[in-house]
Amino acid sequence: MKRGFLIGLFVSAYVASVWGDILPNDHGSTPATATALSGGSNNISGVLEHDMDVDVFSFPFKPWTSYTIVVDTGTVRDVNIQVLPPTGSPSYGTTNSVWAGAAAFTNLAHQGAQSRWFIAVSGMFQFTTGSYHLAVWENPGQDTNGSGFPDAWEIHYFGDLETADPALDTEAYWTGRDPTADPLAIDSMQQRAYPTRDVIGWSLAPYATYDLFTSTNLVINDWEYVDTHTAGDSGGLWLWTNEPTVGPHRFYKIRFRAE
Ligand SMILES: [Ca+2]
Ligand SMILES: [Ca+2]
Ligand SMILES: [Ca+2]
Repeated sequence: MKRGFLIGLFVSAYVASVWGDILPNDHGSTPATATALSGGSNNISGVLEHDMDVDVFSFPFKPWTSYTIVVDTGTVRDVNIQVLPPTGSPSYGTTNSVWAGAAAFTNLAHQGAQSRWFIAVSGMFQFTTGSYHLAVWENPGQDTNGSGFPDAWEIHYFGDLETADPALDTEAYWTGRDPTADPLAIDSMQQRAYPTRDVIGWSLAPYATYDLFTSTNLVINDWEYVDTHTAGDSGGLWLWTNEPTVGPHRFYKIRFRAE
């Protein structure tokens, strides 16, 4: 009895080490460690490892452009996809039909700013393991006038396909803003008394990421990076508070970050 028990222990240890060797974590399991996909369409393979592995990918999501996201099963039978915006919610999820062998897929578009989104691939159960294939297909919006803007974007903001001008409106398109009314700018600035506080306000575009910079003297100092803010799905006015240690006069600028 004792001998059989010992052999059983050795077998368990051996199986555990084999799992570790043949199934490393091939794609990071969190947005911070995501495998970054390039723009356009991508095809990539992965493996769901033992014990609730999640594989996270990121991709650049153009405004007014739809993406088809498909996870096809290789040796894994059941998969779950969650598509996550840069910050906050909502997320969009879908699963394949367990045991039916069908692919899991979803189709998404958004009307915010150019941004990097995340795709999380996971199994349905703790024992779900095996290979899968992820495809991200970019489906550019219809552009019948060759303006470089999806026609739907032009109709939404201008009501026609003649007015949008690539020389003037490209920035609005990428930054998720209304090209007729709403350039990116600092809309309000207040200085509050001791403790010294500067409150800077601007309107956010959904999913946009902004870098904040400050300077005490534009002639002598260069711009100093302060912070980054990423908008959720609703945009709106953002008030950002800085408590500078050096003052009293201070300049600020914000910059949209293309992801
Ligand atoms: Ca993983
Ligand atoms: Ca994996
Ligand atoms: Ca067009």
